[in-house]
Amino acid sequence: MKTVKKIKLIFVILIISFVVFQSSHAQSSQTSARSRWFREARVGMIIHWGLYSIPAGIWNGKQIPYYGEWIKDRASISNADYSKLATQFNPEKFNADEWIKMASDAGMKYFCFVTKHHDGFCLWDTKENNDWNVIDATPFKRDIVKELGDACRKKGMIYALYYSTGLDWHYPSTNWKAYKPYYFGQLKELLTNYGKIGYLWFDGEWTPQWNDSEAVELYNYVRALDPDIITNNPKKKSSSTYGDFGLDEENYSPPDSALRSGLWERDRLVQFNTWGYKSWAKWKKSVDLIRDMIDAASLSMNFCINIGPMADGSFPPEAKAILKDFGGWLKVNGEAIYNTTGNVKNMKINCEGRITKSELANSIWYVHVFNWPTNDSSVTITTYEPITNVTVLDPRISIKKPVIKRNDGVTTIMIYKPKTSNSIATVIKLQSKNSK
Ligand code: FHN
Repeated sequence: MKTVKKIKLIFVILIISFVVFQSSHAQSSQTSARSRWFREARVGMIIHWGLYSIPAGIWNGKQIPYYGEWIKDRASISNADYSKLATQFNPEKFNADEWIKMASDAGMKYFCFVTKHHDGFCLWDTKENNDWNVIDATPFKRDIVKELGDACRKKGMIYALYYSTGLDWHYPSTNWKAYKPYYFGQLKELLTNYGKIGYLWFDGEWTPQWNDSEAVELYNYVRALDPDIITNNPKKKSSSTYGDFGLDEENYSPPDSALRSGLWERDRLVQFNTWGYKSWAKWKKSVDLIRDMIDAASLSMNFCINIGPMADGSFPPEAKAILKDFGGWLKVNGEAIYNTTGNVKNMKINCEGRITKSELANSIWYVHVFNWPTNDSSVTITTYEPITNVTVLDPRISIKKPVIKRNDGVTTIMIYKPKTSNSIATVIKLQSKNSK
C-alpha cells in the first residue's frame, strides 16, 4: 500500500474510533446520570394487587399452589368466571396516601406499582380497551395508577411502574399483530399521563413471540417517550443486557457472574411463593428479609420488597409488621445502606456479616454484624485502610474502646461484643484519617 493511502486509512480509523468512543462514552455517562436516583435510593417497594387478590389463592374451596397472581392459569379459570371478579373489585379501604406513607415509614425510597399483570387487567383509565380496566369494568371506578402517582409526589417518593409486556391472557399477546399496537398505546398512556416515572419494569417476556428485536424496539420506543427513564432488561431471562438494570428475582436469580457488573435490583417476597396476596401462604421473618437487603447492598444491588395488599385495599397485618421492622432498622442504620456501594474487597471480618462503603464521603465503611463470633466474643476486622475511628450507628448500643493496631500496613481492629446488640445487624462505622 502506498504511504498516502496508508495515512488516509489510519486517519479514517482514528476518526471512526473517536466517534465510537464518544458515543459510547456519552451513552454510559448519560446512563449514569439517568440511573443516579436508583443507585442512591437502594431500597424500594413493589405492589402486586388486582383481581387475583380477591380469591387470594383459593378457588372453588381449594388452595391453589404457585403464585396467587397466576390463579387464572393455575386453577384453569374461564374468561367468563374470571371476568366476574371485576364486578366484585371495590376496595373500600384503598387509600393511596396511606400506602405511600407505609412505604416511606418503612424506609423505602421508591415505589413500583403493577399496572397490568398477566391477566391483562388494567388498573388505570386506559383508552386502549373499554371492558378490562378499573374504570369501565369495576364498581370502584377510580384511577389507581393516578392516585398512587399523586401520593408518591406529595411524599417525595419516586414512582415506578411494572407492565406485563410479553404475556397478556385477556388481549392475547399470542396474536402479536393486534397486540403490539395495543400495548405500545398503553405504554404511551402510562409514560405520558402520569407524571415523571422513575423506572419501567417489563415482564412476561419469556413467551415464544418475544425476541431480541422486540426487546430492542420496545426499549427504544420507551426511551423516545421519556429519554430520562430507566428500564429493567426487557429480556430478563436471557443473557442479553438490553435495558439499564437486571433483576435478581426471587425464584429466578441470575448466575453469580452476572452480578459482577451493571445495576441490579433484588426482589423479594414477604409471603412464600407468591407476589399477590394469598390467604394461606406462610410469611417470612423480618430478620431474614432485612439481612437479605443488607446482603444486596453489600453486592451493590438495590433491594425491592414485594407486598401483596388484600382485596379490600389494606395491607395484611403481617406485611405491616415486617415493614415496621424495616423502618425501625433503617431509621437508625439507613446511613449504611442508602448511597452506599458494596463489593468491598480490601476488608475482612471474622463473623457472619456484610460490609458496605459510603458513596457520599471518602473512607467510610460500615460493617454489619449479623452474629457475633461465639468462640471469642470480639469481632476482628482486618484491612489495609488506616482506620482511626470506630463507632456504632445505633446510639443505644455502647461498645468498649476498640483495640486498633497497625503493623506493616495492615490494620487490625478488635471490637468486644456489647452487652446489647441488634438481633438483625449491629452496624459499626469505620473511618480513616482521610474521611471527609
Ligand atoms: O410471572 C411473574 C410473576 O407473577 C411476578 O410478577 C414476577 C415479578 O417479577 N415476574 C414474573 C415471574 O418472573
